[in-house]
Amino acid sequence: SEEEPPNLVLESKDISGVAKYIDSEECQNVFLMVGAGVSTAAGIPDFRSPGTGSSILPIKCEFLISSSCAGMSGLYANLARLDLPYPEAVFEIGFFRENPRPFYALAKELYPGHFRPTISHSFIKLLHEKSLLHTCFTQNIDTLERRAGVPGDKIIEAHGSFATQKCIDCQTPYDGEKIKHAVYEGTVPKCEECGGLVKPDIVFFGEPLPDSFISGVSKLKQADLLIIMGTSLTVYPFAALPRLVPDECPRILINLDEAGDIGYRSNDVVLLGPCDEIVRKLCKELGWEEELVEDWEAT
Ligand code: CNA
Repeated sequence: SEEEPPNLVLESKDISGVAKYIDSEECQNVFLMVGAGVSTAAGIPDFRSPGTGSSILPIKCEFLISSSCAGMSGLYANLARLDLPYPEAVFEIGFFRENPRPFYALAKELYPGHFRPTISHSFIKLLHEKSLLHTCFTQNIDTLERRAGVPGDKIIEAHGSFATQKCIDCQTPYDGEKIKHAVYEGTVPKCEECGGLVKPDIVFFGEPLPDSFISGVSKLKQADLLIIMGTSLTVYPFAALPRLVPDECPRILINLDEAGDIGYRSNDVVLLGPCDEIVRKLCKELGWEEELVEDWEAT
């Protein structure tokens, strides 16, 4: 046939082939795309709820009231007391304006500091140490990438995070220590300029994604490698990112389940299983395992 043969970049479509490619001259700009699955081993359940995957909502609230997520009973206990008209209301800006208390009760449970990064987060930090990490796109709001030591300028928090906060009326930024104090005290922080409500910069239902996401997207055409970890690739526009890397750029999916269209391009590799285990094996192939574990133990 007249068809061009596929441009095969990887020696083999397995962990060893991926490791060899990472170790090669060709691989300079590594992009990561991560989701809730990289944090489940830290004790934060993923928020997946079947049938609602097509929205751009950062958080599916069903998880909050499901009894299947052990280990976060405080969260459920608190939510039961919140007196919400419906669970999603806790992440709706209109409801928040009327009654910010339920959100702050929840924030107290979810607030960073309660959880420790996973091996997969430390892997991202290690890629940075090896000068390979270009950008890590995350859907998570737990800031565990930062906690693992990945510099802020290499992370794009597509659904925002608890890392910064501002007034919902005049947009004045609010002090990080002060909000932490308010959250722990169980009070609702108010803007020092106008008295408006302060909200962490996590994307609520119907809110647009941050500017950093929009500007970061165009950089994907520089990718030599895309590693997708712990995401169902069902939440748009985030889920569209894997299509934006060059055709010949290897796309590696490390996940419990198949996701998106990964596997259809000639240089795609699908590695199914718990991401911490796969990342360890990959680092072993690269001779990085000791550093990985050291980094992780230091978190
Ligand atoms: P998701 O739709 O819940 O999918 C999670 C994916 O991870 C699934 O495909 C799982 O199979 C997979 N997975 C779970 N555990 C592991 C593991 N140990 N190893 C490998 N794979 C695993 O979550 P997404 O992130 O794809 O997108 C949905 C929402 C959920 C995003 O907007 C997130 O903001 C939001 N979320 C964030 C957090 C957090 O900040 N930690 C937690 C839960 C949900």
